[in-house]
Amino acid sequence: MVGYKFMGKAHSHAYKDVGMFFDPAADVVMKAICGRDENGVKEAADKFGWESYETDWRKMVEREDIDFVDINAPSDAHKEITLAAIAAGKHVFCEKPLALNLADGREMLAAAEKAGVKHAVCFNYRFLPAVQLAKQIIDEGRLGEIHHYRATYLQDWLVDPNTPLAWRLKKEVAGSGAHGDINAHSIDLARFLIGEFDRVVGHNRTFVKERPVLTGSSGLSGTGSETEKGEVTVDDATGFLADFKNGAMGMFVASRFAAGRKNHNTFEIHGSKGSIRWDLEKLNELEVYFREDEPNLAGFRRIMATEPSHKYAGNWWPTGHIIGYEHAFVHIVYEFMQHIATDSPFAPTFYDGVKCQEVLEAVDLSIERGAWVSVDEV
Ligand code: SOE
Repeated sequence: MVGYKFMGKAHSHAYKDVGMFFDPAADVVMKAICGRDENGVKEAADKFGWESYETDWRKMVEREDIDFVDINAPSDAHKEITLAAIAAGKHVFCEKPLALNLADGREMLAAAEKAGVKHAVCFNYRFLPAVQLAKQIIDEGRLGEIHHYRATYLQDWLVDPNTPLAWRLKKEVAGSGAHGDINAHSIDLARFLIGEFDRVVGHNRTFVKERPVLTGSSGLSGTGSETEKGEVTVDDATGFLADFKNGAMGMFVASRFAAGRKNHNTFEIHGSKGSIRWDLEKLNELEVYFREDEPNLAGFRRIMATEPSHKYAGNWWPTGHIIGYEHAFVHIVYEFMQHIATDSPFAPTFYDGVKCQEVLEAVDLSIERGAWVSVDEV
């Protein structure tokens, strides 16, 4: 695994738990974790339970005792490490967004397909039981024809102008800001739930254009200099409208300036027969409305997706016992291990990473042009 910060921890936890709660057809052995700072990566190896550590990812991806490489380093490192891992015949699990830009993402997909290795992109939210239930309800036609898809992904960790210039605020490292970091999740969920995008038109803002340069590192944002400032080169917020190929209308907002909203990832879908609503901050619940209900009893009902009949829920705790953010990573790792060991169907692959990147890029192009852009054009 390359990377050992926030996502490194989430992924390590998934590898540790997957064998305890699921029964993957592949044995997961946590061979090596890699990072540039030897003290930091050594500490992470000990704490997270990796057998060894490396400070040079090139050396790590060549190791013969490794079959599978997990990349959760910042986005500018994804392509180079992925291509090297693929060249060494390893399967690859990469964090989102897949790449810095669409061209790089396409190159990664083509390389993986040519080499015949298995590949995955970590769109973790697909793998929550309530989101799986939403997908089932839609696929069974219970919402009818889909008219509206509305997604918000709101955070507020940048609303303080003194929050320092972390890597997520630099275009050359992150690719984009709120757009690639969190709209990417909303785009993936929309594709998963209702299908492909047709055209988009967006707008964005960088509310704070300069921030204290980073002097230390901790959590999402780190600590900053009291004297020196640097330029923010990504969006703080991006919103866009969409038309889907199935005729549905979409609205998307991603912001890191939504005061009070910490990790507010929601979707609401309206169809000819009913509606559903989901909110990550209540991730075990799905609100559902069916028009066919008796008028006196009709209304949004709250389903707790914590029962053995709900996908993945039964692997955890007895009925009604909730799960959390970290569990989605266990589920995606489980599915990917099955895919590697038994060739079971799996998504999201790099293909889905590229499809997401197409939408991200079409939105940016629409902002540049001030006009709708067809996603097939990019
Ligand atoms: C930061 O905005 C972040 O950690 C994202 O990078 C993750 O993908 C999201 O799940 C939570 O917020």
